[in-house]
Amino acid sequence: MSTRFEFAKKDYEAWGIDLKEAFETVKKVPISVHCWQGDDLKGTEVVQNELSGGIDVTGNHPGAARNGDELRADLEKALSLIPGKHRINLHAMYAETNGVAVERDELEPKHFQKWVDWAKKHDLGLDFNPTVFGHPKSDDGLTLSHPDPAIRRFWIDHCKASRKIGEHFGKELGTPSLVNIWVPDGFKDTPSDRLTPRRRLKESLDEIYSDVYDENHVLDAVESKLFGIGSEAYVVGSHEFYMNYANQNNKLCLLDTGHFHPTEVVSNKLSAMLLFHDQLALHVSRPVRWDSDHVVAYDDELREIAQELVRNDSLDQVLIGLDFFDASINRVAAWAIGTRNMVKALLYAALLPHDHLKKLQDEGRFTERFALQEQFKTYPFGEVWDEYCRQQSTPIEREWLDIVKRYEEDVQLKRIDKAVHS
Ligand code: RNT
Ligand code: ZN
Repeated sequence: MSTRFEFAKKDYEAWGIDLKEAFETVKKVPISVHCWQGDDLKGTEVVQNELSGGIDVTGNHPGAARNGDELRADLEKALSLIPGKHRINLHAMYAETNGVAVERDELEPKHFQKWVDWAKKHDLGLDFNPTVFGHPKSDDGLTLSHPDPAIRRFWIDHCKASRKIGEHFGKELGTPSLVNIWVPDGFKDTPSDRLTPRRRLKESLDEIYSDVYDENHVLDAVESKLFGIGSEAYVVGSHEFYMNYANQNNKLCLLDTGHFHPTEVVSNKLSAMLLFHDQLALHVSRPVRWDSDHVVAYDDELREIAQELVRNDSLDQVLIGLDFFDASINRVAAWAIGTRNMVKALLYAALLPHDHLKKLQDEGRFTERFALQEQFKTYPFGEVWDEYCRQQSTPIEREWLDIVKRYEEDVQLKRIDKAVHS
């Protein structure tokens, strides 16, 4: 324990804040770390397709993982830099099928056995997503809502297969797998019929969810979106669509922080959603001018989300997952920065005098409320964060980057085929 931490501790204790308790609170929160930051959403399928569906990864930083083993090694490195015990979020495109091409509607739990074995070894839970993009059958920009029943069938079967894989994860790992459905369906320009595609999506979902799983194994989520590249005018699976679907069918709404109007914030939605849903899921991301999926920064909105979760006592109800992909920086560093920031924001939130701040609000003492909210921003939080990292045997803020640099040198850069000079 550093002396600087001792001083910081006193500052917080003056407000009646118990640091030990705050550490315990944050320690219990698993973050679902998305595997797709490690390879720019390339996946490990035998037949490789171009990324599509209006999501895009830019940048050419060297050293991306080229296969499942490299991806898992990079994830291990990233996890070693992040305090706490977390989970891994997989996509169906990360199947490993021994060089045999397996269509997505025929995927089975065995195609993810390497992930399961690895997760067991490292005591990690696994979440899952059907990959409903980056495939010839999604080229029309419509999948579960496609007018062609054969295309719908293919994607319905893929989603059904995905839930079965999720069930396997849940059973094998003893923690439910969150299976999240996001589909890119939408139109670039003004539709002449908004209702029918939404009706078809609803019917497809009903069919997918007609398979019943124990919620100790599978939790189902549906992820909405406002617009995407190529679906600027209309997205079939809008927020209202899924919010109502989830409510009626006892599913989790997954709110992605990049999937709303630019001035709309997810932090302001959580309390409203939580009054009507037992559970919710998040994709924490950072939209820069659009749904750009930048690495999560320690910014105002991240802290606000964390504060909502902490002060509403809803950390058990809201499943936190990350969703960003940046190929312009070291990918292990991207995981470390984004995930550490999420945990950091939770710790920041756990160190605020919420009861006092709530009281100030109820008593109409808004000057004091604002002054105090601002005051805490310059409290010696960095010292407390470092101490939290130390106690979790993870590097403190100024240490982790050197570890990544060494890993880049020793492992990631060696993946690049050296140019052959004659
Ligand atoms: C796309 C959604 C979706 C994807 C991942 C890869 O806009 O956010 O969650 O990013 O499934
Ligand atoms: Zn998302």
